[in-house]
Amino acid sequence: MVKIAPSLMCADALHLQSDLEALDRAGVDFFHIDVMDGHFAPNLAMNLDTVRQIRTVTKTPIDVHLMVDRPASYFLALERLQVEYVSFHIEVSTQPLRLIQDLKARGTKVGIALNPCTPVENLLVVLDEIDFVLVMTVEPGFTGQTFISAMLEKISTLDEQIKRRRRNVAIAVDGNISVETGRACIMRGASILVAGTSSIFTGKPDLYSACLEFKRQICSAC
Ligand code: S6P
Ligand code: MG
Repeated sequence: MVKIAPSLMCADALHLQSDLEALDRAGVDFFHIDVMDGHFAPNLAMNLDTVRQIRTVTKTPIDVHLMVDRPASYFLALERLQVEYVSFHIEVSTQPLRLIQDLKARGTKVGIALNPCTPVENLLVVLDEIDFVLVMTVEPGFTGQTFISAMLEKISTLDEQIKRRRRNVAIAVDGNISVETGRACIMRGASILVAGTSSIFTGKPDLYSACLEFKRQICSAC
């Protein structure tokens, strides 16, 4: 079953609570929250204080995507916030196994994120240790970018490697995921779609209906 994770960076910051309520009513699977440091990715998105506030108004699991140079410095705060899923980028870590163990010990499901130009081979050593891989289908930092179609082959390669190992590692995709690109990713093995401005946050007021319609169109292809 494909899971939908709305990227809250794309929500209406002035009406975040009503967006969260609409998404909860539509039955989304996780909230994807982008945390950036302005170095690893040339932008700032949401922060841990916002995560704390979001926690108070929803029970939907939270998935924090750390686009930062020093992910480990966030782990204690994420543990205290009881964030269910955390991903960090393989590009910033010379000792990813240590970081994975650290997160697991804090009771978190662990994902490794891959930039578009980072080959799948770079994470094969840790594949047996993680819960999901977050394949960036755009460069990190901004909403509204164009899907990098070479990522489809990357998803297939990753799927093959996961199946070869008989592991239960989910493939999430993040960046310009529309009905069309989302279906293409699912066909190659993705099972978690990060939904942003290309699917549900389209600027129309009825976020609830947009989300239901996206789910309907995606599920009719699964
Ligand atoms: C990008 C970030 C993403 C975006 C999402 C936007 O650095 O990691 O989670 O928020 O991809 O979606 P869209 O449809 O505007 O590309
Ligand atoms: Mg993201």
